[in-house]
Amino acid sequence: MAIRIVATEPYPDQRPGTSGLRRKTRVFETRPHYLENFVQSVFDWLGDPGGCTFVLGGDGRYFNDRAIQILLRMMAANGVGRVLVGRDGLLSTPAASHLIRKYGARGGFILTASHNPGGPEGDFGIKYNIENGGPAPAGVTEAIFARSRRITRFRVLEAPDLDLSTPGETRLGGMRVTVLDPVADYAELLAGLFDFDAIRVLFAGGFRFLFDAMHGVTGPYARRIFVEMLGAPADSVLRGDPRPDFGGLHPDPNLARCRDLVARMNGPGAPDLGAAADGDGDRNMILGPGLFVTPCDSLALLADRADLAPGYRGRLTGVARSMPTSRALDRVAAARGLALFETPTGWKYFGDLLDAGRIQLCGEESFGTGSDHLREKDGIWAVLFWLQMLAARGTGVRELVHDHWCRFGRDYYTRHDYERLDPAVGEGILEDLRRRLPALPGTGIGGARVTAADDFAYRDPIDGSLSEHQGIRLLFDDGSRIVYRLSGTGTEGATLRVYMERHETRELFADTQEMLAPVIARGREIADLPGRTGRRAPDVVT
Ligand code: VG1
Ligand code: CO
Repeated sequence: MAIRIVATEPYPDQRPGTSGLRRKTRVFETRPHYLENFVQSVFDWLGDPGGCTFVLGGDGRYFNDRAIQILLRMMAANGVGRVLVGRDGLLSTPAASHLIRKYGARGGFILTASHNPGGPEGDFGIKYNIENGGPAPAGVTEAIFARSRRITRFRVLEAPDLDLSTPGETRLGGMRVTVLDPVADYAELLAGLFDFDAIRVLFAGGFRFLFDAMHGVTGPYARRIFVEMLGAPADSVLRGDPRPDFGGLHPDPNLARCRDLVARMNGPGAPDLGAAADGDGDRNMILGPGLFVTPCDSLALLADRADLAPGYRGRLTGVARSMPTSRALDRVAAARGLALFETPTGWKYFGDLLDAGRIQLCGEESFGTGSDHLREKDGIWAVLFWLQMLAARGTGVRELVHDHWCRFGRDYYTRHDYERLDPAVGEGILEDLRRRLPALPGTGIGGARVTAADDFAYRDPIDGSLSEHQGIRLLFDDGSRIVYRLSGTGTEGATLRVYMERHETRELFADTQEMLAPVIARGREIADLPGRTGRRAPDVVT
């Protein structure tokens, strides 16, 4: 088998966003060497991998199968010693993160566009993770981007496709290829963190559970862990077969996209716990009978009740949340004497803090929760944590959440997204706010006064790196907060996200949109959203 050096032209747009390089599938499929250029840029930045191990897998979306074969041939040609690849090219994002750590790999590639729809008209993406198992930090993605702008050639082995359908060892040129059961190592890790016996007792007692895998990668994980290992009834897992087009839906675990699950959780005879995960298995949604648990509240609750899980008992010293995530976590941290960190959006900012042992739990408002067991957010892990809490307390989701609000107050929280905006309009909204920041404190808007206003910047306490322009943040004297930022994962135009919240200690059981109506109105007025976007309402409300 010969190594071919293929000439290529650089693309100007291969800068990874919040989580990897995400584009329309047709960009990867039809632009010559679009995938190859990015992968070679990673190896050019890395230097000679000198026989190191890499992890490879994806969420099974359309083009995953072809991309995996391209990556294998390029890894072999670039001097990788061994690749651990999931059977059929499947690995959830958290499972890939764990494999990198467990087998001391130099890094890994995860082929996914997460919760974005798949298929020829959908999205595709690739994430590069470093040796701690986490997403490449901003400094690394910038260096890879810089290489991609100067690339002139890539290396690839001339070889036929490998059969990845059965676990076992094979070779590709000088490289060892190990096809792994995608679930086994990951399931073993989780079994060490939670009391599986207690959860088994819960299921044996008739506890009713529904998990919607949304035809993403988590189906096989959910079946093995919830059904085979923990004894949940087989029909607990919905849409458990991974499909290249996710059944034509967005594999996005939220109230709008999981209609069937939500309907069953709100209907008569609702199960005790409902949950869902996204395409690549790092996001989660938690539902009780007739109750949606916001990801912000879920994070705060896990932090408060961490002692109920053996893997966390007595070992929490610090927690972190992304800046736009509600401050519910801060109240738990203050009450429990935990250090609290506020980072920019994106899991890559938690990596350092987790590595340094400064935090053990962290999360984002965007349905992401995780811990130091690996270096990505982890959907199945979050669901297990909830099962563990319910098993240990012997109460329901509603009781746990209501008890939490009674003790800490409730952080009413919503996010409004304006999608597919003209990028100039999106940028314009933020630039205008940025310009007006110095004048905002002290001004009264819609019945409240601005107490602080800034353009969020984060100095990483471990490596000292500075990340600026991470969102406009406005605090008000009625305890509310509004945050504006542009999404870094979209593939069409710009998406403006407006995050709004207010802490409330008296009225704990009201409707979120009603409770936040004055804050929402204020958020629209300050940034003149109707005027600038030409839209009377956001496209998505979560
Ligand atoms: C979004 C979320 C962010 C999350 C990121 C990747 O980014 O807001 O919290 O880390 O997606 O998650 P953005 O830049 O569009 O707001 V995933 O599950 O899509 O890898
Ligand atoms: Co995801």
